[in-house]
Amino acid sequence: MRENNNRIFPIWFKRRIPASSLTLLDQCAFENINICGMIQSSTDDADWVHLKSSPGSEDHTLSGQCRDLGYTMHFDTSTGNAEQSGLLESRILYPKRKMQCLQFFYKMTGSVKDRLVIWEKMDDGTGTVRKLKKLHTVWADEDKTWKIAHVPMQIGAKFRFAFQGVRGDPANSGGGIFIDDISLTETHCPAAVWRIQNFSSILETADYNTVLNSPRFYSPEGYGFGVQVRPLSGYSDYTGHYTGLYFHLASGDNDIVMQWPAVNRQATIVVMDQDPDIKLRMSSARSLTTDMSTVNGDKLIWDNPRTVGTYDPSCQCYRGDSVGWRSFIKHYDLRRRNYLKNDDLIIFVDFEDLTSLINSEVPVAPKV
Ligand SMILES: [Ca+2]
Ligand SMILES: [Ca+2]
Repeated sequence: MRENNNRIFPIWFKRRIPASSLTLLDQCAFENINICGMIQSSTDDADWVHLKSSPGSEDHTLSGQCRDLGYTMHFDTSTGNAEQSGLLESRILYPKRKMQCLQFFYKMTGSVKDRLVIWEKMDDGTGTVRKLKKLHTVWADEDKTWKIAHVPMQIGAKFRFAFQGVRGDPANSGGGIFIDDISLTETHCPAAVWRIQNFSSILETADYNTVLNSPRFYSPEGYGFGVQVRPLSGYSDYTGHYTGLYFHLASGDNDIVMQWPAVNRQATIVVMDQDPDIKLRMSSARSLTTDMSTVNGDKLIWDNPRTVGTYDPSCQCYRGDSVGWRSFIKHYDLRRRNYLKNDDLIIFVDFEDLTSLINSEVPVAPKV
């Protein structure tokens, strides 16, 4: 596959936005008994439980780092009857703009028929917050580890958000639903989230030829794209090796109607710092702007990947040239901060038309 890994891209920048500029509406790690003012519904079948970590069932915030510490909210799905549910509601929140992203971690250890439904609860016109709207449903599967979820919201007046746990098949459930490390920011949610599991063993066994390609994602406009990770990028300094991250276009379902080449778009890649306190997070972010650059004389980098790309059976799609940064993130930082919590590397990717670019602030690490 052709590469542009060593290319110095003319228009790129590293974001350095202080965390204070993030419009944080709410966050909760459930470490205190008041569970951040969240309330249990009394008209449903059961309650969520403020549950302390135990060996083999650690919370997400502390991930077993401290004994006898770390709490989650847990909804038991191994008891009662199918379709019984419990609703956990946030306190009333007052948005400043009509754009929010609810991010949280969840773990579903019960039946594969269990589900977690996220609701918004709005003013019914009389000043009472009780009009419900379903936003998103998460179904359980065979993967019983902590996962991240994002739910976009567009709410302009006071509201609550709520988690409804639903028992799918109590006779075949040996567990339940856990939620932890919730944050609600007034930003848009990332277009794509790629979670790479067991990243430290990948780092240990990688050589300079190791390349991981993401699945294909789609931008809000309809462009297919992907991210490439080179765990051992070939770049190093006195701190040691670096991991490289690179962006590429990928062929997709909408190519026939898309505009080519896809210029004046901004690709942003973020490696998430999973610090539970969003104000302390120092995620690493880089952006580039697509232009009329060529390789091999006349081939436009950002042209239709079906024309200029290389076929990849793993996505059954054509991937264009990858452009990005050999020095995206230091191995030293990956090990030191919360980038590899539960050994997951979590990557957010956006590909946006610059004219529609609104707020996507991400706090980033100051250069050391
Ligand atoms: Ca209840
Ligand atoms: Ca917690």
